[in-house]
Amino acid sequence: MFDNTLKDMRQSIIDGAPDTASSLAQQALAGGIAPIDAINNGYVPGMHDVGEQFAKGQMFLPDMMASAEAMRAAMAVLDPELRKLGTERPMAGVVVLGTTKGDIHEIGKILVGTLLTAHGFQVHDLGVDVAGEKFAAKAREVNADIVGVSALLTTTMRSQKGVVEALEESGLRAQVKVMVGGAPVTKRWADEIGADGYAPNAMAAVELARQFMQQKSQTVVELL
Ligand code: B1M
Repeated sequence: MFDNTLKDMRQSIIDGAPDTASSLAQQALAGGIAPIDAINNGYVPGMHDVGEQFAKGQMFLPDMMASAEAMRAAMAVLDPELRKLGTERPMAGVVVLGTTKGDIHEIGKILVGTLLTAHGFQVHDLGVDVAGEKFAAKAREVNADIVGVSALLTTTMRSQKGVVEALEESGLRAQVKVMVGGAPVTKRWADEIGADGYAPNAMAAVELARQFMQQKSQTVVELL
């Protein structure tokens, strides 16, 4: 029964059907499927299929937009459930998050923000198409521990470097860890642009953020 529901979730994304995606998410919660399983094993595979079909010219931009709408409808149901977990934990760290300049892909970034929140991080999501200076200004305003930059296009991943540079220019680089991610991003790219780390998915982003916080507290202990 779980397998069928996951298959239907995947299909609802391929079909670009927000109502179906939303009611399947409600059914999943009622039936005891963990929200993160529904996302990772139901909806996200649907998004991958859509991406592949788009790349092959079998789907077009309006189809991809409809699929994104369906994904958002499912997330609107699942997101509050995931977030609830975070309110029961001590604050783990402050994160400024956004999708880089020129890029409007937001679903993966929202997922990263939701899981960070669910694991006790305070997340300030700047949205999409965010310039490096804006990341730096927000990091200063909220005294961020981590800046997280998402990019989904090979063209816009270059702007992730601009975020590292903006933090350097504003004198914040030493106190802020930079995490990068998104489909075309790799560890090698992260090293090349001087980021502190790369996470391939939302759960790995939580693990990396935790490692950053451990490193930061060790540095404080060493300084004392
Ligand atoms: Co676009 N798009 N898109 N798109 N889109 C891709 C990325 C593409 C790979 C499709 C393809 O050709 N196969 C391709 C990029 C090719 C490339 O650069 N190599 C592409 C293109 C070409 C475009 C346009 C240029 C199309 C056009 O206009 N001709 C255009 C660009 C617009 C712009 O940004 N300026 C465009 C537009 C769009 C829509 C608006 C229609 C829509 C986005 C809607 C929205 O987000 N509100 C869209 C979509 C939906 C996709 C695909 C199909 C799905 C993306 C997605 O949501 N995935 C995508 C194909 C694909 O990726 N397979 C595609 C699900 C999400 C959960 O995964 O985002 O990878 P993802 O996030 C993961 C990890 O990457 C990681 O964790 C997440 C969860 O596990 N992660 C991080 C992400 N950010 C992280 C940050 C971190 C750590 C981990 O730390 C900070």
